[in-house]
Amino acid sequence: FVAQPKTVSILGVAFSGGQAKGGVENGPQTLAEFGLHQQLRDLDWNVTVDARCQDLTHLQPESDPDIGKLKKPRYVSAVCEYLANVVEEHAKRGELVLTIGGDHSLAMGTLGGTTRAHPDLCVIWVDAHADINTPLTTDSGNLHGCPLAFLLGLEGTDLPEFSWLSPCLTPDRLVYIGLRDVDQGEKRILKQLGIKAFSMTEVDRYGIGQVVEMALDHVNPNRDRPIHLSYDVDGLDPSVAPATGTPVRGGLTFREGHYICERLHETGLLCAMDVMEVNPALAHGDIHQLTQTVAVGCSLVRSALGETLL
Ligand code: Z70
Ligand code: MN
Ligand code: MN
Ligand code: MN
Repeated sequence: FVAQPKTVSILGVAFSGGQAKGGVENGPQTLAEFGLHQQLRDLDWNVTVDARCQDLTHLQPESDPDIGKLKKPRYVSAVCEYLANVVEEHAKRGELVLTIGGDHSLAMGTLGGTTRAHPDLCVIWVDAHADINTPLTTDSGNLHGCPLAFLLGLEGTDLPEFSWLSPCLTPDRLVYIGLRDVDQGEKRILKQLGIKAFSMTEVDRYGIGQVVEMALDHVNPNRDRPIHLSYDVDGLDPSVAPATGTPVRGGLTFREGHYICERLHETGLLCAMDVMEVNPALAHGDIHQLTQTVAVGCSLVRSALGETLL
């Protein structure tokens, strides 16, 4: 995998079932209204809009009781299974797959799909949270806190309701940037599996430039693996991206957040990007907070797709 894809397929996924706060299902529509698609055409990309995931409410089962602590497990599973098939189709055509969420449980679908097309890919996960709780460690039961446990096939994830998803990622091909709100159980998992993570402490210590190089050296030492960038906007500081479900102070600055995208574009290896957890409803009617968050979602994508400052 070396070719720089010329076509980006945009999948807006209106879904909020992986957590409790309404509104995040309207993220994709809001970014589209802000002009994301045309902005990418202006960067000379051939833009394909796949509307198949715009409304997946028909996949919601009539009855979806908790499994242990997990909430809405069948709904999350059905949506992610559907999304994985759509993502796989585009990724196998050599397109860059851009998924706009929606909550981060959708990463089971995006990575479930991209890993079928690119089995050797690596993942750069930008987030305040580690999203690696297992059905046994989760406190909240919200599946947006669990996608990586399912993708790695950790203890307790082998549920019949998720039988479509087999382990498709290994700990050495995952790296985090921006962590600052990690549960005790998650810290244990990261240590046990030796998963590389650059928390905000490392961003402070080394600077974002060195952190991204160290992250790439870890998951992509020969710079030959396709890269899937999964970007939770709460990785950014709440002053930069306020309209999100779980803002945590002390996050990435505007420039740090964009630099990650710029550097990954430069590798020529980006095969997929997720932009997750933009929740227009959590701007509390403040048009400035709303515009700021939506605009930053769009500009992160533009940076990842080659927009430069000069
Ligand atoms: C916590 C959990 C989370 C986003 C919150 C929080 C996870 N670790 N992810 N907000 N985006 O519920 O498992
Ligand atoms: Mn998060
Ligand atoms: Mn399974
Ligand atoms: Mn997340």
